[in-house]
Amino acid sequence: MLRPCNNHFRQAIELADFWDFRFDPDDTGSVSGWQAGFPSGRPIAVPASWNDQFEDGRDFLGPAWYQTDFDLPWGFAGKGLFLQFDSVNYLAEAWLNGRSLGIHEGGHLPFVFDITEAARPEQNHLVLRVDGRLAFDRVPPGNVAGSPDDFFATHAANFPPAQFDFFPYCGIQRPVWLEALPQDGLRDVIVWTELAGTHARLHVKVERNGSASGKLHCNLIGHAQPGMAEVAFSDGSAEMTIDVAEPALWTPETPNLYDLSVELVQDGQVTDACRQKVGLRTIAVEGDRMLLNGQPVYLRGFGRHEDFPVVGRGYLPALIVKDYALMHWIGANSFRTSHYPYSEQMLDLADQLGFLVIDEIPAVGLYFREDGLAKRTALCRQYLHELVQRDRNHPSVIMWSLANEPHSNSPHARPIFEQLYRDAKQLDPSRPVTLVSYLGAAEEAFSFCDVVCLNRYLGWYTQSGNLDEALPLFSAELDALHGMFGKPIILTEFGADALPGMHAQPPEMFSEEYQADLIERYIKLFKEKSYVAGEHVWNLCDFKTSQGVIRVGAMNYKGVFTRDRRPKLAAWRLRDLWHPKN
Ligand code: GCB
Repeated sequence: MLRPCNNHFRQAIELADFWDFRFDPDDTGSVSGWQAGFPSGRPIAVPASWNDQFEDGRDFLGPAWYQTDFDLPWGFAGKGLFLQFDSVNYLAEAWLNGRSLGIHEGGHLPFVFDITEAARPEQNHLVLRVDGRLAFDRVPPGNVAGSPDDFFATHAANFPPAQFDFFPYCGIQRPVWLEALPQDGLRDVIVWTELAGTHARLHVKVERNGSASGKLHCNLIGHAQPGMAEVAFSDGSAEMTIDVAEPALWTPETPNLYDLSVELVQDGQVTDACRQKVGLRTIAVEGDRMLLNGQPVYLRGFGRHEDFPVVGRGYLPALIVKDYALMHWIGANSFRTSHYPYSEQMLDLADQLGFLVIDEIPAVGLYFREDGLAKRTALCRQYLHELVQRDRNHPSVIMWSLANEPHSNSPHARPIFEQLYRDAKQLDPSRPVTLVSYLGAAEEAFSFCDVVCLNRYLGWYTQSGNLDEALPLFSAELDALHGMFGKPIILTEFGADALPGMHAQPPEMFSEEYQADLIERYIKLFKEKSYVAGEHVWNLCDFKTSQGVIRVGAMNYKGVFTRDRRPKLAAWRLRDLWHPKN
């Protein structure tokens, strides 16, 4: 999928503004004909989650309705017209001028509707119904009460009843684009790198709409030796390899990016074009090491959330810049998109600033009870497909994650993850694939995934308050896991809640000192284990959750920064640990 952009052939405008909005608590909008437009709406900001924008809808998860009007800008007429939604949580159904455009399920990946037929030059009326309700057959799931798999119902009921530990924000959460594209233009560009001695080979595959002949013309711009090549399309696709001598490789320390200019040439005329940022780098797993450009690489960083007051999970460019500034300040080089794909703009900056990303589908809290299992599995496969399609050209993305903490002690789990693993490798043979688990030795997926990604809370949920007891147990478990699987191990979560301003000497749980000590002792332990390939503290920042007795003020306080991005003691401690001393 090519991203919305503006050039001589392609136009895109963002439909950002105040839209018109209405809750539909009785779910009567459809029978009342709101698809063509609805009365008595109120203004809402787009993009942003709806939950924190009003005083009366925080815990309301849908259905709700959005509407807005637009005229076609100059130059759009006669082109292929599309609407792209970058992220709508969870189920979105759209109508233009009363005509159905389609439905998309899943909250964090883009989808596109073709509106060429439905659009008018003026006064287009766009309506969107969004249903964010939690249900057992959705992914991520919710409302699984009564099942032995329901951690929250068994241990501590929460509200809204999400099957995961973050607030189930809803709505149009990322930009909406109106696009005008050439008929029979470019559809997709896929790039990947191979290193051969002192050369890099950039493989480029381009797909176009329509089966007309035509030529692909590529130009790699930037650094020492640019490359140009031309090749003919056959059956709508064309492939070429550009050889780059003395390549400026992409690494976290030197995030070199080239510009690949791609042109579709028809009868001697350029009829479509786009640009793609390219980072030349390879990523591989060999034995118990992860290798970036053939060199061992170690991940220092965080699990995060897209989460901020008022906007909820809404796209906020200034917050993205701020979070990278904090991660840079603290000495991090990496993060995981826990527990759903983040905005593509976040990945653009990871490419540019040199961050390594574990990219995760929104399969958090998965459980394997048979009812709804086929649908949940199909959704995971769909998300994986959409994610790889969206993110495979980002050099920052070094690994796909198939799930976070699935309750996979069920005979159904293994075949499902084997299928997802095969899917990932088929979609993208160039990256390792993992799954993030709390099960440890009992996680069967570790036997076929490329990297063991483990979440651990010894000294917090177990051995509470007793780090002296926790650390030796943890050390023994890590050695045993390495003995079993012989793969790199990344600690994708560890940490402790710290209420900002709470202090204790000797350190005790919930104090800033206890959080800092736990993190420091874990990190010192990892240094003793050559097979540990990375450490991701949970979490970069405090974040909003459902309400429940283990979440004071509906917050998870495991951030080393507060929700408004102020450092706790642990942030300073990490900075000392992660920044090489002068
Ligand atoms: C986990 C989950 C994460 C939670 C975290 C916690 O294992 O993966 O979503 O927020 O623990 O703080 O309990």
